[in-house]
Amino acid sequence: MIRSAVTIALVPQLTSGPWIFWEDLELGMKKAAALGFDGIELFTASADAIDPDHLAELLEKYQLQLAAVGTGAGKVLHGWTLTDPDPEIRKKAISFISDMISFGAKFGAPAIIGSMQGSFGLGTGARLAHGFQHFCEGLDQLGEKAKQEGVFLLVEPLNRYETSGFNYLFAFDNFQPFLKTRNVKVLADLFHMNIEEDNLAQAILDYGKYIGHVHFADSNRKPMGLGHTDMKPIAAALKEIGYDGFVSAEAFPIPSPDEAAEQTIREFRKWFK
Ligand SMILES: [Mn+2]
Repeated sequence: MIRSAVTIALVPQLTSGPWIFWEDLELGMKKAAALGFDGIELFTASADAIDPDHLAELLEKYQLQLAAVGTGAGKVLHGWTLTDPDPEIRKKAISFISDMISFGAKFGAPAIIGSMQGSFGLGTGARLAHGFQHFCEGLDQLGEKAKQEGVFLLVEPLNRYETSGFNYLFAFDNFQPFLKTRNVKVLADLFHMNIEEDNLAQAILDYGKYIGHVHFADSNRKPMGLGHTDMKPIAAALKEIGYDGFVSAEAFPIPSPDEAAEQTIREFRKWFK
């Protein structure tokens, strides 16, 4: 069954970004539950930003699942990535994501590697080769860590303006043979895909076996339905591949967080119920 989720951003240093609810964990969860969302996706400053017992109580209270946890704060707040040329920084990136994997795994939720992949395609050929090698090493280590914790690891292709690394679903087909771990799945973010894929629905059909999570946002990263993405063939493709994970609203809180959440759940029901 395809499940709905909505993002909650809890990083005080950030005041804008593609997240629906902000600042207040319980209020966001209360609103998500009232609208009928199945789960929440969290973007926090670190793995210890939320007391796991408190989160467990709130998930129980509001009957919500934890869909996924973002790790991008490692880059945004500290400048750490898995492909930094400096081995000390790579180590910090791995440690940060590793802690986030453990936190999410307490609730059966995977961690997402998006911006923490860095931008390893830039620069000379040697830099690219090293970056790619570091990327694979990081995914191997973290993929196996996630496996020990009983969850999979998500890696997300981002559009060309956010990384020169992993940009398309099909690229995973190319680099997966270089990975030792088989515990990595791909996050299909409809906003990034709208920029990079030739055809969103076809990419989902072709690489559906890798997809473990979906980010639900329109072509302009507003809530679905407020841009020009054609959801009909995309929803049909997700059903055809038997996708049964979360479709999670990682979109701008436009026109307001409450309206963005309402718009999202309306669209979710239109396409997936
Ligand atoms: Mn995303």
